[in-house]
Amino acid sequence: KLVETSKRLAAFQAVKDYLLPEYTRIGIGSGSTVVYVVEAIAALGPAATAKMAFYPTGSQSEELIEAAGLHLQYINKLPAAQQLDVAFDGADEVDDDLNLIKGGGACLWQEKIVATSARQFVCVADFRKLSARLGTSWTKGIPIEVLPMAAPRVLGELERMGSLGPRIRPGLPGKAGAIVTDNGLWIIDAPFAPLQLSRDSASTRSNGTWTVDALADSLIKIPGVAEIGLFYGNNGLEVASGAQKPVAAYF
Ligand code: DER
Repeated sequence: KLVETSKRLAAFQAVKDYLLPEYTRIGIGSGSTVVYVVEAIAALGPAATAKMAFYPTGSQSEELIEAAGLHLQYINKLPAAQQLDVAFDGADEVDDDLNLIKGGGACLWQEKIVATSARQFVCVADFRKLSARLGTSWTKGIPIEVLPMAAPRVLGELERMGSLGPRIRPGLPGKAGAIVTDNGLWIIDAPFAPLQLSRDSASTRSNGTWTVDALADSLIKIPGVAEIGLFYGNNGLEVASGAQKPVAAYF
């Protein structure tokens, strides 16, 4: 109950602070927290959202937008020179630099495309998600979207990189075999020891820990990896068309 209340409060505050009335293009993430973001937007009323288009990050997100009666648009229809005004999404864990682990809902690839297409990316998360370093509270591993035929090769490389028991995410009851994403791929969850920040003391790969940036750079290069569930925060290298994209988080 407390968690749901926290999610809802965070969502309503984030919409109040970051969805400006003049905005017309809004990205909507996936998961259970973003449900409250859509609830908060719908609560603004049809007049306030009449000129707004909402861009989903997967099938659940698309259903959320439609069910709320909001105008649905798709990121492949956004002209290359344009950006979304803002994107809202949840996270599995948030560190002191607002770096994120995402992908608990297996939607990370489209989430990252929409998030990096927005001038501002607002992470909405309840108190459970806040950690000093990634991998502290979220111990299931970094979600990685992979080509199924390459999954065994990726697992081997992750072991060599120090991942502690990486595994292909199994399907839920009613789905034999692995989880299949909206993009027809699989998810590997790769646990690592808590990730250091570049500004931390000289904790390097040698003593078994990675920095967020170094690990992200290594993971994305593994053949067969489509995208990784590490999002950079305010100090991150990931920018939308050159402008440093602030990541605001609400708890
Ligand atoms: O898959 C994702 O990255 C989602 O944003 C998700 O992990 C957040 O989930 P929650 O809002 O249900 O905790």
